[in-house]
Amino acid sequence: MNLSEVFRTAGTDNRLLAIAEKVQNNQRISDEEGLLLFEKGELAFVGALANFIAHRLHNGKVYFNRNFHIEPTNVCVFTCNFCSYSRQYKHRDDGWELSLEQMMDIVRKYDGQPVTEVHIVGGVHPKMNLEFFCELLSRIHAHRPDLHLKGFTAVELDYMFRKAKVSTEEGLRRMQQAGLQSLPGGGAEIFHPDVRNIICADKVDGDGWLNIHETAHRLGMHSNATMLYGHVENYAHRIDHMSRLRALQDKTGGFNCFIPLKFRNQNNDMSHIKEVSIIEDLRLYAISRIFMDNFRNLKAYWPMLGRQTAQLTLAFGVNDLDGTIDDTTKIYSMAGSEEQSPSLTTEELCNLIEDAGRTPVERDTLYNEIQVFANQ
Ligand code: V47
Ligand code: SF4
Repeated sequence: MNLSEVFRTAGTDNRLLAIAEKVQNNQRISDEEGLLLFEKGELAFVGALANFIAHRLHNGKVYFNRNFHIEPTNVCVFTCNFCSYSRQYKHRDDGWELSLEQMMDIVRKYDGQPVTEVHIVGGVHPKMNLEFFCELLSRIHAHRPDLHLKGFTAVELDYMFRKAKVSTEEGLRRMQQAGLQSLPGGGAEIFHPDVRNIICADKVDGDGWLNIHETAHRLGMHSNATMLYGHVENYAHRIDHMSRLRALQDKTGGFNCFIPLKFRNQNNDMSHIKEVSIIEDLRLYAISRIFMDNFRNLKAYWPMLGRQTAQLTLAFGVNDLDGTIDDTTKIYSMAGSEEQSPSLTTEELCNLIEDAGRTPVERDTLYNEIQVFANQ
């Protein structure tokens, strides 16, 4: 009995069976079919398909990296309603603003340790400009040339480049020359203006976000893509978002991975919105895996999801758990995540992956394999 026959005996709708056929034949599903999965796809159905795809692509391997974050500041000129982390400039005494030296102290803490990536992301501070961040990148690169510098969301970059009066291409070139190698996926939220105008009206719009990533890809940089889900968006908004990312990936091939980010509702202006259930989380991961057929890697960011839910996603299409983190990010602990001081040793991450029946593999930022940890 093949997979479709199993679903047929389970009484699955014919249109869903047609999607299962497509998945088995490695064919792309349409926006309408993606929407149907959200509306009608039961967890076990979408999960089985997503798991099948993840095995076909990765043969049971799950990736992680050894990384740490630098969050230069939480002072921000923008007012995203879901953000629990930022402070307005006039209230900057409640927040933090790290100097170049303080950030270099963080980097030096990892001297001699086998970390491969630093992830730099923070609020959009009106006084931390392009020159300041190029200096930071140059200093880190000079101190530790082996470290992959991944940093700055399209939101931070858009503001920095406009303020410096340089084009996106010129700004990215300058940062690349200073040592920047990849962009993280933040700031994407939901591209559709009907949602964006409610949750984050004043920062770069969807076209602007996509344009910055497209330009980075053209300059030879890689980047990630995120989607903030589980607030005021509907299923069609999610499909619109993923469809636009899939189209850009067809064009450039520059995205490393897709990272759905679950909206957490503590300490922000959207706290009245109930968080979605774990069933919705898992369905979302599975449907992303099915829909985003040109993204090899689907990441569950455990500091946001909590390590147990992140572990469960490994049965629903996920093949990457991000990194060791070493308690260097505050974004999610401030938004109510179970992970109040996110840090996992390599051994703990490996155990988590092995307990889910998968093979842990340390990767670098570009998903080159560094070490395969054989199952014990
Ligand atoms: O853009 C902010 C999200 C993002 C909340 O590229 C929230 O490897 C949920 O993008 N509930 C920034 N999410 C972080 C980010 C990221 C994280 C880890 C890895 C990578 C990567 C990128 O955090 C923001 C926004 O979407 N966010 N507040 C909240 N209350
Ligand atoms: Fe600022 Fe980012 Fe928070 Fe928006 S999500 S308010 S851009 S720190």
